[in-house]
Amino acid sequence: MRLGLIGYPLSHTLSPAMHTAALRTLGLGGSYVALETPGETLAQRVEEVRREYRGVNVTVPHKEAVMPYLDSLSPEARSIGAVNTIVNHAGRLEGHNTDAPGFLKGLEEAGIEYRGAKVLILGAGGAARAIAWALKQAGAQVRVANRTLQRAAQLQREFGLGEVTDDEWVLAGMARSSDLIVNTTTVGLKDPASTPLRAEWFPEKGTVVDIVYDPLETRLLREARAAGLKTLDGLPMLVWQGALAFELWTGVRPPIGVMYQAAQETLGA
Ligand code: SKM
Repeated sequence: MRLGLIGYPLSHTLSPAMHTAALRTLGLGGSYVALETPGETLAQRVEEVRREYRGVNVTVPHKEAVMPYLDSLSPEARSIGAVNTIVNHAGRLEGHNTDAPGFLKGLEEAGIEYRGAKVLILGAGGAARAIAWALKQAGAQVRVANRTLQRAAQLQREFGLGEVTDDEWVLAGMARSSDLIVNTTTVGLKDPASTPLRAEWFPEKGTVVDIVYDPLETRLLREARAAGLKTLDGLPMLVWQGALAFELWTGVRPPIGVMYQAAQETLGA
């Protein structure tokens, strides 16, 4: 079974380690490899996948660009407007999005309540789309703060979200009144000194999630923990979106603990 990941660049991905460990543990054989794909070679790469692969994940910057090359889309991928998993049914390529349910699985595993929660999402890029859609579908009240208002307003219109803002003071009020705050920006990625939200603006109780996983504890999470809030790092979403993709390709539920361990070992290496 040939599996892989399409994106560019792919030097820091944990997916090959996670999926290889799952394939080995289950004795399925096969492989999962990083397929670095610069934009101008995307069409060619999709045809290679059609001929030779059971399925692939898709990551930045191709999650939207890959859609026109596929034969069908799951309802979730169509609504979110992004594909992170392709399943090859004998030459027919089907696009899915496992980022959205993967995010919710991570919350559930950690015992974080989100149905009916008052949520603030920081950022309005690709990851924010999947997360906003998933939380809204699950009945949360979703608000978005983003540096450019236009992108946040676009999400608001498409998914029927609550308030959106690009204003720091409005953001402060939104943060203070949230049960759940989710950082989807890259602020904090490989930078232990920067944070997307001032600690003075934290709510008195609730949860802060950062989908960044390098470092596992960002400044945002460190400060949230110090303020007595519950925290969740970016690994659960990554592992669960991978596990759901694995199940789509193989029909087998992968060993989650093995995938977590492989991802953690690769991060620590
Ligand atoms: O959606 C996922 C993708 O399936 C794999 C990935 C990675 O390996 O870095 C990141 C996310 O975009």
